[in-house]
Amino acid sequence: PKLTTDAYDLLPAPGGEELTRGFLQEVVDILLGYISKSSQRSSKVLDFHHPHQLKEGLECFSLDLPDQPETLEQILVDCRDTLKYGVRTGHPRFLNQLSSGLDVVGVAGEWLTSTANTNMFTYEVSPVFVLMEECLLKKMQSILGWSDDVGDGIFCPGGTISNLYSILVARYHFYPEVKTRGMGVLPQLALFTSEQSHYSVKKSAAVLGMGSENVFMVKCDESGKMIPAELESSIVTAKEKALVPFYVNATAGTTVYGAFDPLNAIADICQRYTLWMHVDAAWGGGLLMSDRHKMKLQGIERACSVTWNPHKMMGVPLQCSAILGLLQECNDFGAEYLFQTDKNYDVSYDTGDKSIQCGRHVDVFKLWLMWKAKGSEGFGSQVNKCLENAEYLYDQLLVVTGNLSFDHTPEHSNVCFWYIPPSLRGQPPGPDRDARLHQVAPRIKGRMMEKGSVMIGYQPLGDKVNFFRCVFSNPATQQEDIDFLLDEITRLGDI
Ligand code: ABU
Repeated sequence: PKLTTDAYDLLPAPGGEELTRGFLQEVVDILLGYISKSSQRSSKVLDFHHPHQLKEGLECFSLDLPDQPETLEQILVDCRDTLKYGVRTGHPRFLNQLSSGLDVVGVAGEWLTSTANTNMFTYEVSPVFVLMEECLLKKMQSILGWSDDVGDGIFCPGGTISNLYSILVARYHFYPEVKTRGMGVLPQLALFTSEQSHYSVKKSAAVLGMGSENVFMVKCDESGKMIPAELESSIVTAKEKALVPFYVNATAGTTVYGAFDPLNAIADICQRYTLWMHVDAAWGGGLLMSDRHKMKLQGIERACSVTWNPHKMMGVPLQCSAILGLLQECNDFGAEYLFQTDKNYDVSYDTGDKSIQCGRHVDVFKLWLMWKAKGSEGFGSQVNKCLENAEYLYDQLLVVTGNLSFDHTPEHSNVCFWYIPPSLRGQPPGPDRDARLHQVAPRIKGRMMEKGSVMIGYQPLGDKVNFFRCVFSNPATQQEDIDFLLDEITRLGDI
């Protein structure tokens, strides 16, 4: 095919079949090359460039938008270069984020989704996807331990939005008049979440007009779990300040430590004070797929709403995040141009009015297809493997001189540790050593990125100076990658 021509000759142009096939086959070759390289340990995780370098343009790659169409050949170069200068999140040594991996069936699902190019708001335009969403939500609810009649939910853009939905629906549950009359008719509400929980709870309280200062950050134990007695005393304190407690977020799998809050103890407190209990299982929800690890979420069946991101621990391509809970009444506005009640089918399948969006991307197909391809057991094995990797790293850290792991075994696949370079090993703990240790992880991380050999995250937390957080959600990662990581940190940290 003549790829020297431009995109106007592709379908739907008359006679455009051959060119379209040729063009898309070239795209497939580019994707296959990328997928194959992503799984090779000899290839880099990333080819790092600073923002100004990418903006200035590299070889044939330019961000500038043309007035005239580029040739299809150039479009293919653009595709190749976009992948070349990006980060291979499916590489076995990409350990940076809670979402990672490159699932081939998931990729196929995402491509099919884009090809179908439809909208989740009505059955009318998404008959199959709407039923798939219902099927997945029911399956996930039954895995949570909810009975069939309890549940509902929606797939939405990420854990933060899922958590926002939970607060929205909790507020509506206690104060349905807020939907029409606004916040002015409500008392000053108080929310509770642990000091190690995701920042989305505070952000959502701000967005929803409740104020981030009315979110009580409940103390955690050393391993990062909310302390139930502290929750209870925060509730009492809020009441003494004339605030009205209504919502508790418990976290199943905190972002940094991967800790699981004691859900049953929290549920008891919520029951005692008549509070909405949400569980943010964005990260930990995947463990429900594993017979070995699901007991870490005991009590989740008592939650009023749950966030669960299959794009994290289950390795589904971004994005795929569910909020499970009753949303319809809280959010519906029955726009007559879209949600007509006199359609020729059962309009309860026009599920779009549950959402605060109008148009909604189809996030369900890739998960549905992966579930078909792996079965529930396949997801369970994948989760087990990631947690075995975490155990292996933790055990290695205990025996490798110069590395100091936190003194609790990981519950999830997060492993947190400092690297103590030789220059600091003789120095006694204290502010001077802490100030220097704080600089170690960012320095090593910067070197890793420039070399492109491996990626892991770091952060400070509470009174702890910068430390590494290694997370395993990438099914491609093997023990040899963990050995490599430790050697690489030592090599880069000793320069
Ligand atoms: N809370 C979004 C995920 C953050 C992370 O990958 O570290």
